[in-house]
Amino acid sequence: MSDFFKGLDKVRYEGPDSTNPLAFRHYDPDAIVLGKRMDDHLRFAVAYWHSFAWEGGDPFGGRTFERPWFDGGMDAARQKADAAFDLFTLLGVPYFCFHDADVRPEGESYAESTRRLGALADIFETKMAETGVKLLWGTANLFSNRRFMAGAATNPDPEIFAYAAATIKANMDVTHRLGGENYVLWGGREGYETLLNTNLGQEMDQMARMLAMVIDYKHKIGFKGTILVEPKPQEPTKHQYDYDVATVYGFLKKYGLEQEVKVNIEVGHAILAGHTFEHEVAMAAAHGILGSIDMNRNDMQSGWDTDQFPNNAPEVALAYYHILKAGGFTTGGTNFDAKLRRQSIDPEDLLHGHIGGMDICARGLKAAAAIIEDGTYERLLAERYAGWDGAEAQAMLRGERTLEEIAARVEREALDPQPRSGRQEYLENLINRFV
Ligand code: XLS
Ligand code: NI
Ligand code: NI
Repeated sequence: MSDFFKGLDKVRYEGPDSTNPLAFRHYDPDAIVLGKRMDDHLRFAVAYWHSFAWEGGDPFGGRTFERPWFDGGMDAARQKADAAFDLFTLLGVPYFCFHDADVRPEGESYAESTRRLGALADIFETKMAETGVKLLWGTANLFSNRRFMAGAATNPDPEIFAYAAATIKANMDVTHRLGGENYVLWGGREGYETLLNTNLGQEMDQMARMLAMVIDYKHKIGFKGTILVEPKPQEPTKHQYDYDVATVYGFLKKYGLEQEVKVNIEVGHAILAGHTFEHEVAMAAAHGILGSIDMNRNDMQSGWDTDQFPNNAPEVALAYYHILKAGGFTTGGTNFDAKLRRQSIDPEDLLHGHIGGMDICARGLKAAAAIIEDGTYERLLAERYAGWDGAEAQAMLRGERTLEEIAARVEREALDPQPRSGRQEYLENLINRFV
């Protein structure tokens, strides 16, 4: 254990009655839920950036956190890695996620940055072997450096497109080497500030080209993980092309990439897009592109991606319900894309944030499993659509009836179908029994 988390012990499951603030009350990795270990359902990951690179700034003030690795070079990056793996081990999370920029200081050139990333990957490789912690996904930070201010793949300057392509290659190489189970593309600058200086169609073609190259390269190097696009409607750019799951699916369809790419859905991004989280999860499942989730929550009043740790069990329960119904995670998992509030300056606060988040997810998962085991909800939903099992309804659905034929039958049979209650309040009360 490095000095940073000195005096803190491995967090253990103590059950719902525990009053120990540094214990799990719901997350019991060994518990069996619907025939599977709880840790295999949830597949938790810690996000390197929020927990180790973020400094606690806001638009009115800078750094509030004091971390010994801030402002340092490669030695500091190693110290940061020590602390990061200590946190992973203290929490007992199976996975972590990182961007290149979170783990190594940027070099003077692309070559130097890439060398440094490789050096950190060497360190990670050793630590992963020692601790058993695995890489859920890697990704490139194509949004912080000023060179990307007008976009990475969607930049009007082709040399910045090239720089972004090279950066993605370096990150895919490292992700592959570390056995990463996914590779993520979140396009923070892939959008625009004003349409006045933007050729929208051109930019979307560029974005599709980049994605197609990523897919080609994945196959070339034999990377078996999933390529994930992370939708978000805005912030930092005013309008981002990967607005939400439905938009991403339409984009993938247009460019013929829908078999190769899935989505990484984030709670706060769903809210910014005017959706609920479970809407985005269910939409992805319906399109067959549900990949992974970034777990956090938004401040409902702020209209900003506040990346807080989750604390709403019913919201989380409904999301896991749809994940379970879709068959659960395969390569995906639950990544805490969540950061401390800027006054939470102690190392111990990193434990409290994650412990609370993991417990909320565990509660959500257990509630979702209970809904499924009980079966009433699914039966009621199925009943609502049961009419579609009939022969005539099936014929309509399969495209074996034309508008004229249907109109003729409605007239012939003097159809007068009566509306039925949607029973929303009843269903809400039913679900509340489990959450
Ligand atoms: C930002 C995104 C980012 C991605 C990874 O809003 O959530 O953290 O998850 O680049
Ligand atoms: Ni995210
Ligand atoms: Ni986000």
